Amino acid sequence: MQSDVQYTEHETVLSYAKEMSRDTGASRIVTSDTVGPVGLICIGNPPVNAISQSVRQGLVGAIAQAEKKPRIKVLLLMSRGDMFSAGADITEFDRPQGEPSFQQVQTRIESSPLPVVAAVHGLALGGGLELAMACHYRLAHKNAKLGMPEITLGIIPGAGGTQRLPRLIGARAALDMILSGTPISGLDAKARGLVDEVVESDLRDAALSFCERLAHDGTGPRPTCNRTVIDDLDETEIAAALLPHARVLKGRTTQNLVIEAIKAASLPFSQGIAIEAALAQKSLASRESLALRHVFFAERESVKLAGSSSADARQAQPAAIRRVAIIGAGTMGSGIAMACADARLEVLVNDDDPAALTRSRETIHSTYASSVKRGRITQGIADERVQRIRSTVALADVADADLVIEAVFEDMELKKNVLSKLDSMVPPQSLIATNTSTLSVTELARATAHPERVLGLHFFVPAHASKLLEIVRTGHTSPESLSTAFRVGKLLKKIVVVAGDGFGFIGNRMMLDGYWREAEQLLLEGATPAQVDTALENFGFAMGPQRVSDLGGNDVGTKARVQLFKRESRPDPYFVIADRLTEMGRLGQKTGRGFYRYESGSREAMPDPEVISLIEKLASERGILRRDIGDQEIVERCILSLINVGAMVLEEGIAARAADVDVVWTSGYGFPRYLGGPMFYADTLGLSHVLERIRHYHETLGHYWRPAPLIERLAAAGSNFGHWDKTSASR
Ligand code: T1G
Repeated sequence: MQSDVQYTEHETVLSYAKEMSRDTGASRIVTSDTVGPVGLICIGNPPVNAISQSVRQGLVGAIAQAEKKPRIKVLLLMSRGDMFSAGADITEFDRPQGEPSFQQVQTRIESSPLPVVAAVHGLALGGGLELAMACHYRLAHKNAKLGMPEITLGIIPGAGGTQRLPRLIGARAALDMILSGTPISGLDAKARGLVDEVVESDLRDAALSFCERLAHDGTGPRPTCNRTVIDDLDETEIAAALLPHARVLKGRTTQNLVIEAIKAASLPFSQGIAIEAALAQKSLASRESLALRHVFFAERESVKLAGSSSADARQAQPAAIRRVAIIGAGTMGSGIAMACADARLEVLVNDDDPAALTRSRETIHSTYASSVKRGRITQGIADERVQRIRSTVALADVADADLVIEAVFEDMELKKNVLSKLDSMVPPQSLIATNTSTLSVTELARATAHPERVLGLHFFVPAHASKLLEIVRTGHTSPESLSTAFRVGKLLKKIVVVAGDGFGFIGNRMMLDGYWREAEQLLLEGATPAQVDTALENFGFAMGPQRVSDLGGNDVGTKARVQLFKRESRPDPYFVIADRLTEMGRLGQKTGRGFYRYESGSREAMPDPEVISLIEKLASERGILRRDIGDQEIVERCILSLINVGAMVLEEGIAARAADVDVVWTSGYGFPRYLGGPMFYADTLGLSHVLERIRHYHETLGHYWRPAPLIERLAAAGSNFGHWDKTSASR
């Protein structure tokens, strides 16, 4: 086989892809070669081969060039780098789609006189898969993943996906795939008829052979748009398709547009595609989509150490992490051990109590066993992970760890003692982290001779499964330590946000001083736990505050506040109800009584008149007049107080960017992603309105509603948090 250009080595392709900067011009982003009768067109737009305007221009140009060469009988479309394509370039969404549009490119492909073959490796998502579907034939590597994740961004597939996917795999299957947003494997794609062949060996070789066969047999184009959809969607099927996604799609609207578009696939293609285009525009302009795209980018920005004071950390070299030691074999210690083992790190758990180590091992075994049972991992993987976790009663055994995470009881003296011992034990380049959620990391760091290598790694429960990790830095933390902590977060596949060392860091501060405090205040003023929870769940929270408190244990909150109050206290009636429930042994689900009562073995929260009487008593002792409170007031007060405290957290430098606050709340505290997080949501409400309502509550409810000066300043300037973030570099 003759090739104009030789580049078969995977490494060569990868390094070539890395060399190229993004969007350096259509000609380099899309390259053409001739291999025998095959015109090979390659997309190379690092890092994810997004189909930007330049890529589209390049494709159209390359197709036209190839068609002019009499020797070329078949066109083969592939990509360089790790994946076929992650889809449309999301950074171009806020401006009009430049020419050629997706549709123009696809029409150009479909109407080519030559058969066009797509060979897919890695990911083929959204517009990437839509491009492949517009080709006449498709091959996929067996490890490829093909999907339509648009719904996670609040948009519908807008490059023919809602029209071509049903034509290839049926309307019902297409609806399932688009609603779930989850990619399917190459093998699955073959089984469903989305691809013609699955390749287990070298994709390029196999694809060239496939193309040569087409050329040899004189097989012509096979436009997807000429097919008809084999099944109709009826309302029962639509309801059945929506059911598994009910929780994720609660409060959302994109799914309705998806359904409308897929129904239109039974019309002639030209009509269906026009309907899809109109619906796609509508979805793109929706608030839901703006919010979801904001969170998408916010999550990727937060790992870049945003904020001017992190500039040094961005440049600092992170230390290599292989061995992790965890001190304390309680719930947190065991969860962190699993998170590290999942990331293929060597883990040593230390506890001076052998019984605690035994319990921890049992917890680890049973957690992995349940993951195996649920089909999440194989027994082999579970065994491997368990083997990666060793345990010891001797603290001295941790001496060769690259990272030590202290997860002993929340007690300042105990933790100081552990940290100072660790400091004299582990090599100078090792990172020392504390998992405290309440204590001053600065004070803990000062217990060591090297406070620059100490920081907080605030994991959430359950540590191995929760997405969020707050990295708490102190005034002493070195850029290298921060950079290493980021590497740890990335290894553990967490969404990381840097927090300053203040009361409750970012998330708990806003929860306690803002959202939950207001929920309790509303109870004292006359709302019931069920009313508050339901109103906030209807707003979009996964679970209302009282139900969450009962789930985690009211005693957990009370203990945390006792520790936090050693930092800074808060005046009565701050969490007086939750603390009184703890005193009464009403700890929540685990004792069958809390803010609600629970039948034995049931998680259903049932209203309890005893709790209402308790709240009435606590209110009357404080002279609080009780009244009927509407759901709208509940939501407004809880959310505005969250926003107000969020603004204080920003101004105090506890969070560097409003987008970081949004990431914390959407990934760690159940704030609805489709509203973009509290600060983005405040911007959509308009800060003048936000300020006006906060002032109103300040007048009626008192000092703790004092408006955050940052909101006052931004509102006065007609600005917002989004703009504040953009100007952060100059602050
Ligand atoms: N457009 C532009 N940039 C993108 C991008 C995209 N589609 N996807 C990723 N990036 C950037 C990302 O911001 C980051 O940039 C870098 O690539 C690496 O990403 C018409 C409407 C592919 C699974 O929803 O799910 O097609 O921060 O850190 O963990 O119907 O990125 O380095 O500057 O996430 O390895 C549909 C979104 C689009 C896929 C890789 N596609 N991307 O994950 O790396 S809508 C998606 C992802 C569409 C058509 C429509 C993930 C990934 P920077 P990363 P990763």
